[in-house]
Amino acid sequence: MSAQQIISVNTDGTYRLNSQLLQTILTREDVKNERVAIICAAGPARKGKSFLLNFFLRYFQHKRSADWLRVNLDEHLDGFNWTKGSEGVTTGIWLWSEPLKMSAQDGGQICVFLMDTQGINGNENLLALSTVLATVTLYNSRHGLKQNDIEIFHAATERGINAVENENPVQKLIFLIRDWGHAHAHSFGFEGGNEYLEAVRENHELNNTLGQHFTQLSSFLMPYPGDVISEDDFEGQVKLIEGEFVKSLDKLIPGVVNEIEVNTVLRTGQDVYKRFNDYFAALMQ
Ligand SMILES: Nc1nc2c(ncn2[C@@H]2O[C@H](COP(=O)(O)OP(=O)(O)OP(=O)(O)O)[C@@H](O)[C@H]2O)c(=O)[nH]1
Ligand SMILES: [Mg+2]
Repeated sequence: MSAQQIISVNTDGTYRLNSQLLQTILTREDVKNERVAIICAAGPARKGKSFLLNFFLRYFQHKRSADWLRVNLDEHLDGFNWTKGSEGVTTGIWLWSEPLKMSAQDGGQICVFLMDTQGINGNENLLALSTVLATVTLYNSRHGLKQNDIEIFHAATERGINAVENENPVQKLIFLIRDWGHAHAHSFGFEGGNEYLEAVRENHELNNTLGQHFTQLSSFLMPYPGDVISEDDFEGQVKLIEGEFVKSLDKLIPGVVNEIEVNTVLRTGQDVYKRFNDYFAALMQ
């Protein structure tokens, strides 16, 4: 079980799809005919995307139990590669190699896959690709929604939508605002986030168009995790993170996972594998 690089960057800056590896992950016996949901972290570089995905992993590793953040408080946060400092870490697109299994409402099974992406800085095609493939895109930005972020994301979404004809492939979008500093105006969580989103949408035309593309658009406001994140010996231990941030994780992550069937279309592993190849060919070649 590990994070696997599905799309890597060649020395000349072009992208390569590791189709065989993807096939191994998505068409293995217990996945190929099951419904697959992809939870994707996207957005600008160095915003804690990989760090956050590792908490999704932790949630499943603790079998989605209610005390998943109240036990093993010293445990290091592992999974997708995340680091301190200003150098970008994640390149291309990575998938967690194992399906994270959960029951569907009809009693069947859903295989959840976590998808980590390179910080978008100037990389619209990669963002477009992850957005069209994801069941839920968690678009990370810090402090608030910036016009520039929305414009880049909007352009990428349209590119993705137009890549393959006769289909609007995008599904759910959550604007995940990290280090939200105005909890007095809009409280942490989905409720405050959606109020904030409404306020932003009132004076932002692009944002409204985005809302028409996605099957569900929401926002979640997260607090700052605390100064510990820049300390040398911080390895993601829950006991060192600010309580308010931990509380937010406990709302966000079960919230996203438990609603994975709401406003989404879940395709089989086999179908997702084919779509990955088709969209890669349309967008990246
Ligand atoms: N300010 C702040 N820092 C965070 C947050 N979450 C994680 N970090 C820190 O951000 C740094 C980068 O974390 P990563 O998960 O590697 O960030 P990333 O977005 O995946 O970075 P790239 O892959 O390089 O784009 C680490 O030092 C984390 O501890 C957050 O909510 N706020
Ligand atoms: Mg990363």
